[in-house]
Amino acid sequence: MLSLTSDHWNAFQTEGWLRLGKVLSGDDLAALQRRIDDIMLGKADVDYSRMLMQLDRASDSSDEPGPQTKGHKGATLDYRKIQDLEFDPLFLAYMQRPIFRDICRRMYGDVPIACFRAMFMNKPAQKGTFLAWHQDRWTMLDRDPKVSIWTALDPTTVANGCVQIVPRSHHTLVNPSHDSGFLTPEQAATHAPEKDRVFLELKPGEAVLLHNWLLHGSDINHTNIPRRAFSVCYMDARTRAKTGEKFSVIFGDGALA
Ligand SMILES: O=C(O)CCC(=O)C(=O)O
Repeated sequence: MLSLTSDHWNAFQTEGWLRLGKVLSGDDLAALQRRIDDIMLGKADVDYSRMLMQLDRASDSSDEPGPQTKGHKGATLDYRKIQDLEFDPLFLAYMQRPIFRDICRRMYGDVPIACFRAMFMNKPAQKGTFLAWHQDRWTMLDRDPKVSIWTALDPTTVANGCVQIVPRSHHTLVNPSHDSGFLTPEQAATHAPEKDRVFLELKPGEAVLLHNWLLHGSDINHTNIPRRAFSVCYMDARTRAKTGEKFSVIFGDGALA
């Protein structure tokens, strides 16, 4: 899909999610796949001191992911999360595509747009971590971001830990007091029962538009292929952290180039 119609937008507003179809084609997809592997392997010409990088496991003997701190943690493809990818020119160029500008304009109006996070989320082959049911909502911000674009860089399947969602769940905030939108197990049982879950199986290069309040989570990877993905949360650039921190502008005055 290259642009949205008003029918698409209405469906998104009702359901809280929308398949955007294949947005990355052969060469562009291959370039981003290569780029993220190079970043993990320490071979990319990027400022690693600006990038949050989290290993899938804190150590060989640990079942827990590593700390979420800035800087490279060793040449391995076993990273769980990498943020601050707006500072990489290839990822930035993808984030600045016109279709995403159009989505932001529909959601926020004609104002500058920043990203709360431009994030690689990975489930390495036969690894990965369970991500509990949550809504993307952070009490550290002075207003709530409303949209994310989640792009598959590998095939995503039930077996390799694709994202699961509960359609229409974005109309209500389930656990407003949690600082990053996570549900208690009891809330998950009530609000994300198995019968209501949809598994977002995607081909590489396909993307989905997600309302930030849409309930979602994901499982570990039981297959021999990784589940690499790129998730960008777009918000009004006037959004501030309660500490006063500003965020990278992606569209409009002051945008990264
Ligand atoms: O990639 C995943 O499994 C989920 C990522 C997520 O929670 C997000 O992009 O908001």
